[in-house]
Amino acid sequence: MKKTSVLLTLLACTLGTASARDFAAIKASGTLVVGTEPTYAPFTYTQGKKIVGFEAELAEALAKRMGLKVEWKPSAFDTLLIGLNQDRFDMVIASHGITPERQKAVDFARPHYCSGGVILAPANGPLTVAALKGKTVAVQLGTTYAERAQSLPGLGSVKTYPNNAAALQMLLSKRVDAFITDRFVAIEGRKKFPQAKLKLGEMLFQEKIGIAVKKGNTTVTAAINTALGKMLADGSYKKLSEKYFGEDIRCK
Ligand code: LYS
Repeated sequence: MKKTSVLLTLLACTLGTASARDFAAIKASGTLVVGTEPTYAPFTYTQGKKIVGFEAELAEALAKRMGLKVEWKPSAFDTLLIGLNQDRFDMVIASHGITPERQKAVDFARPHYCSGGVILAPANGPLTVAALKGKTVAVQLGTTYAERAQSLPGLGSVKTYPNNAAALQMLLSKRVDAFITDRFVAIEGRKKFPQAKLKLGEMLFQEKIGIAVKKGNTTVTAAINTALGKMLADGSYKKLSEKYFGEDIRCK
């Protein structure tokens, strides 16, 4: 059994040991407690003390439609779903791919964007799976990219870093040959460090990204889905997406 599978099975086993706040309890408090990992530009990152980015603004807009204020709780990515099941958050928005494995441990709202894992490397570096043979690849711990990289045949080694910024830094300092990450995160990294002459290579897989809620906390998932449905329909999602990406990144 893979490490992530063991972890998620453990998570699934601890379900139901405490009760999460349902939507009525959240409403009564006026505050939606949201877990995220704010080192993931352009989705969630910090500007001074403020958490900003596409998902940060989306969460705040969703909360507003529910008549709530967001209380952010930043945490390491690999602790977020565990924290959710320990009732540390009402929801988690951190670009989680909706995978069957994660669905055993948590519930997901309808997807709020679609993207995928891509190879990011210097222009003269390994930009295809074939070219990755024998090479060193950076990934972020606990991500779908880490899982995919570990399953690619013939890689020299897969180096795991606690967050995206650290993994990108390893690519910039040439301690790794390539970095597997989200397509939009790769585009952002390429723009931010033009001197590194990075290029996006082969897309390895596509994924639907969703907000996670504690398993069985159906009133919260329903409230998120209603608010998100409104934003998708009334143009506000499109406007926010275009602000960050110049395009509408909803799942089509
Ligand atoms: N989409 C990837 C995953 O589901 C990355 C998540 C965000 C990492 N900061 O694992």
